[in-house]
Amino acid sequence: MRAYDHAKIEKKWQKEWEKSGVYRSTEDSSQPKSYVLDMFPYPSGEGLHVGHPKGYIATDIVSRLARMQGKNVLHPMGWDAFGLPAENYAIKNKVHPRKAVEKNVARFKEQLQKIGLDYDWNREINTTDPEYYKWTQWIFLKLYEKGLAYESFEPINWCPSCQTGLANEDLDGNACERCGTIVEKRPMRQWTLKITDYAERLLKDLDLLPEWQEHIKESQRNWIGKSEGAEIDFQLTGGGAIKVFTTRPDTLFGATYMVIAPEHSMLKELQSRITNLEEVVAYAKQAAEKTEIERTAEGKEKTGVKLEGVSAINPATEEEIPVFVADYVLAHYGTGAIMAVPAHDERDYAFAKKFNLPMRNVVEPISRVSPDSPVKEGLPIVERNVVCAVVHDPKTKTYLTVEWKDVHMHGLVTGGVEDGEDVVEAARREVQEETGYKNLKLVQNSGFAVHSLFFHRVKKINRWARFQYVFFELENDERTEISDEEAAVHTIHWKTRAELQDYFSVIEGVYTLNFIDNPNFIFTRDGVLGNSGEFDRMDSVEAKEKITEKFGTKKTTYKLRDWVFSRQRYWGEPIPIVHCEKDGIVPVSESELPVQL
Ligand code: ANZ
Repeated sequence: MRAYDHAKIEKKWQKEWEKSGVYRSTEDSSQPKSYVLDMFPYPSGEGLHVGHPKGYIATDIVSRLARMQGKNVLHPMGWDAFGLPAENYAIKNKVHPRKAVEKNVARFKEQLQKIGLDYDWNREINTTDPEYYKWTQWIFLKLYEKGLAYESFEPINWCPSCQTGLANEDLDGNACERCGTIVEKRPMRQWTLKITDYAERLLKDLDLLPEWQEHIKESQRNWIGKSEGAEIDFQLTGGGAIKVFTTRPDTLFGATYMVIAPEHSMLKELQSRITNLEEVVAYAKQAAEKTEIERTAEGKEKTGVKLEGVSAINPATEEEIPVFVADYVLAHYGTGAIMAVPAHDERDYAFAKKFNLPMRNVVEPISRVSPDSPVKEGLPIVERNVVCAVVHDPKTKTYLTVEWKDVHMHGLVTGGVEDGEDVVEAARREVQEETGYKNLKLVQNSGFAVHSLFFHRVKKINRWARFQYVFFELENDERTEISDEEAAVHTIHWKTRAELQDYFSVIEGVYTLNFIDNPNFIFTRDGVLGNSGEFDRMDSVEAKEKITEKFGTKKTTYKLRDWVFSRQRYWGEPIPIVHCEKDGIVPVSESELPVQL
């Protein structure tokens, strides 16, 4: 068998294909059509890399199959040749970018032809060709006429040394890829495309793509990032107000401080009232140099500066609360300001811990289905405050539990809090009555509570119990005598953490484990309200509506942002707009297109 002489055979057939025009598309609508579109490569100085043919061979297979099935195939190729890489290449090699692009395109084309991909080279396009960008300019004018292209002053990545704007992809960390200078976030006049007008439709229309894989649609949904919530105004003590966006208006009573983004316009407006302005400005400047990822990374140490001389009023509690500037709040999401609820938001919690700010629990977990004694319809619901004592013996590393003798029930020491009784005192009393242990050191009165709704078999009522947690450490084994009554009811067990794992079936037990495992546990989900005045005991879902009605307005936001379209760069398509001293913004008329670079 003779060896396959690829150099000879491939060349021969490629010439033949070229001559006979087998891959040429004709406009013939009697045939079934197939349009196979590749991402156009950026023609770099290096020639193709393996990633190019990897994709192009796949589409080559698809389009050849379509041809064999008798379809009229359009499979074009072109060059995406404007932009920073071409400009960088030109600077580095001291050639005009047009020259460099021509040379690089020729090389790319030669390489692609050698592979023998089935393109119709008659339809080759080049984005730097005025005949091509005439049409993108035409599209721009249409968008402008419809109000979908507008000027904004968004902060962009700006390289102070290259004097150019950079896309996120053009950054190396937070440095300019070209020269290594740290980029700034600088507000600049931009042309921006209003893609956010289409956010809802982009989201809804994903449902029209049943053939797309679910995980791809899900990442699209996350990218669009729809959030439903409320906007709420917080008045400032010296006049003015800060508007926040929140997805948790039900936590309003727990907002104990506010944070504005370092780029927030309020900083300028409040200048004369901020008594530590220098510190604030220095912080804001430093924050502007960080990337979004650096600013918001989970677990990152929180930083910020309090605005001295300024405070806000929580509209629900009417309390005066401090205002901070901190980089974990981003300028371009929501309103660029938040109400911080450290008891229910992890980021706010970390910040409040560091700055020693107060926390107030206002949403509490609830269990409405008691596994062994569900609520009975038609009977009244009677509320009761209950204390739940978590007693840890550090010597044996065990926790105190009690088991009922005649009903199948076990758990922590719990008991009713009498009217006016202190919760900690009630907890001590219950532990002593039920178990005899009397020397307890208070670790924490957590302020955290959980609710349970069940049918009380003895009292024949539905009980709504609110369990408040008090944590103790056992100081020593000394016990008082337990009454015969109590002794008849319970036996006592000390259990290790591992033994507690599947021990509890009731909500107060389940949350105990969260606390034991994580001293920084906070409840971040929906529940029922507490410490919230007239909204107490209301479900989070309903409270979101009701609190918004009373204190704010409904608001839907999207993570998706309008697209900054201009890049303050030489090697790009000119925007067909004239900035006239007399008439301001004047679109170039269609008949004058293209506006040449
Ligand atoms: C109070 C609150 C309490 C919040 C709570 C959450 C939990 P998603 O779901 O991603 O839309 N937020 C709003 N604007 C922000 C900004 N510019 N930068 C950083 N964080 C911002 O997130 C919405 C929540 O993110 C909002 O709801 C706000 O914190 C915060 F228990 O308000 B929340």
